[in-house]
Amino acid sequence: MLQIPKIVILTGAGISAESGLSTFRAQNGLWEGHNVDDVATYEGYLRDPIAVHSFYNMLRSKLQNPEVKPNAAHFALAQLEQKLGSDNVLIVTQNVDNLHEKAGSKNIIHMHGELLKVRNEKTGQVFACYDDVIYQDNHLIRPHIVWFGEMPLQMDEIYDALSKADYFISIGTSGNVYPAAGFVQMANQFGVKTVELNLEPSLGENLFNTKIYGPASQVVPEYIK
Ligand code: BJW
Repeated sequence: MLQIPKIVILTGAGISAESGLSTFRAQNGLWEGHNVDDVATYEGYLRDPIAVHSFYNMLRSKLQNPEVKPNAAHFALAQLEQKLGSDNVLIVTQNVDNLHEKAGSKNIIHMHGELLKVRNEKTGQVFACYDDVIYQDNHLIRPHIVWFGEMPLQMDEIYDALSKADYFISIGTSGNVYPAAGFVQMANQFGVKTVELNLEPSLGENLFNTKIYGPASQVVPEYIK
């Protein structure tokens, strides 16, 4: 009997670019006009929680614009999971959007958090949030986003899946941010076949066995069909 391959797929901002969401490090990127230390660190949040909430309120509202929809790459990954089964396909996304869910993927880890959730800082309890957060003094609600210097989520599950995978496919991520940027090296150490699908080579391009460059909406469906 043929063995079904186990596949771990890392996605980054590039997979959602054609859905109308800005990437981080491009010209006119999400952070243009924003100081990263101000909006993407806990220290920045402590300095000016109102400004940080208003930044994420803006992103949350953009994400819920009806024109922001999954594209062919998100749908192709959802179909792959349907075909091979959820036990065999894990999406580890750095994205805080919900486009994988909207496309129908089920087995997803949001390692950098989720825009449509907030968290009680004291209890760690996570809540769905679709509206603007209005900050008041003694407010314990923060965005459910992993900022620089914070531990990404579900790391043990990710390492475990990588150690058991047959393929590691990285899609639309620049390879600037760790620990995600280190997954390809880890996969190579485990003997996993590594594939990069991206618009342009990432910082880790030399570490991948196979590389295909082009827009995600084209290269992803073509590669996994
Ligand atoms: C397309 C496309 C199309 C475009 N089709 N493709 C020195 C060495 C090593 C590590 C560190 C270091 N100094 C500090 C660190 C740690 C730090 C880090 O990595 N810093 C680097 C900047 C150096 N990391 C952390 O702090 C992390 N935590 C941590 O390390 O904890 C300790 C730990 C240790 C060991 C194990 C485990 C943990 C936390 C990182 C949190 C990142 N959070 C953010 C969100 C910020 C909030 C927000 O504003 O929303 O997550 S940062 C931001 O970058 C966001 C993204 O998920 C992440 C990655 O970006 P991504 O997705 O790669 O986007 P871009 O814009 O960079 O690239 C887009 C790509 O798309 C490009 O390649 C294009 O080609 C492509 N593309 N159009 C296909 N149509």
